[in-house]
Amino acid sequence: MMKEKLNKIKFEAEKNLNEINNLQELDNFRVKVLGKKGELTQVLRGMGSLSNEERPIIGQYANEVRSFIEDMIGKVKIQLTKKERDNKIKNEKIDISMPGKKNELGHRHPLSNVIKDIENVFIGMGYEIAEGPEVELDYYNFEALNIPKGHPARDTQDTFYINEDVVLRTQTSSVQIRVMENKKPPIRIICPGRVYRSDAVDATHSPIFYQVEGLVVDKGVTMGDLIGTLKVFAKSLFGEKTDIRLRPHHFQFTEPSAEVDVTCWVCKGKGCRVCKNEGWIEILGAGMVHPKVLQNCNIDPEVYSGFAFGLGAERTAMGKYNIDDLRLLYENDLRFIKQF
Ligand code: 2NL
Repeated sequence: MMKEKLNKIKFEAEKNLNEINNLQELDNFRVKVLGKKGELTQVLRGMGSLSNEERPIIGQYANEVRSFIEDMIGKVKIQLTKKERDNKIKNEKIDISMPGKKNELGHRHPLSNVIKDIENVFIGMGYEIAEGPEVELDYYNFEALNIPKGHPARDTQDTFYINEDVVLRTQTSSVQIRVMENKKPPIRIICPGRVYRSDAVDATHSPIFYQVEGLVVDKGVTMGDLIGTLKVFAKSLFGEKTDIRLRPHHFQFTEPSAEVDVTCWVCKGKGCRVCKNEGWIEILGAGMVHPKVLQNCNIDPEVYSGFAFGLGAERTAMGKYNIDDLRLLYENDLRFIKQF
């Protein structure tokens, strides 16, 4: 009886092993046959009921069956291990001759281009870039620039107030005041940056826009220096043939003050739709720094003088690239941005 059971286990094992396909199945099989509760172990448990003569014979035979099955399992394990490794290699193979994924390369935004272009013109003339806070004290945004509280000039720059003393800066002049407070002349700086005004959005207005202001303070700085500087600037940005023209104006922080036009980049001065037949396009405000502003920064206006100017980066970009709606600069529509 016992021997028959062992033979059956051996026979079944041989048959089943042929059908095993992977290492997990093989291990399950090993446990099922040779494990603590396995078929062979169960048979050996029944050895107690055998006679003293039979026990060693059956015992030895059971050990032979166990060895036989263990050997078989060992051989199948080697085969399956090799098979699984071959499969893995086959499945993970990559075709190195396939075309690669394209890394799309972007480029600077047209507005950033214009700001960088302007910065570079002035860096070439020895200016430094200065930056400052966008959330600014009323003092630096208005007061120090000779625009006291209650002055009508404040109305022209509709302001976002954080509280009575703190505003979102409406111009980057505030940065220039901070530099003048902290540094002795000579000062030559360019202040690009984001500014805020409470304006409704339309084709030419946005409550958030970019300004570039410039400031020079030294002994003996004159209006001639301002004009010469802006000429170099206009030619660099809009082409050698570009000229500038100053029209008298009023700013609280400069005296005298001027609005500055450049030769129309479309008609080169002949007159066209873009310049409304003027031949000129206004792009800058400028002037000699008001003595009171210098005084506010502890710079003696009897010893030093300076000029300053400011321009809107969006307006300049719109001119340079012939863009007719400011909103296009903010919508991040790739069909638009890819054109520059
Ligand atoms: C514009 C053009 C301008 C300035 C900005 C300035 C800065 C200091 C002192 C004096 Cl610290 N002036 N900046 C001067 C003239 C024009 O910007 O259209 N602004 C409303």
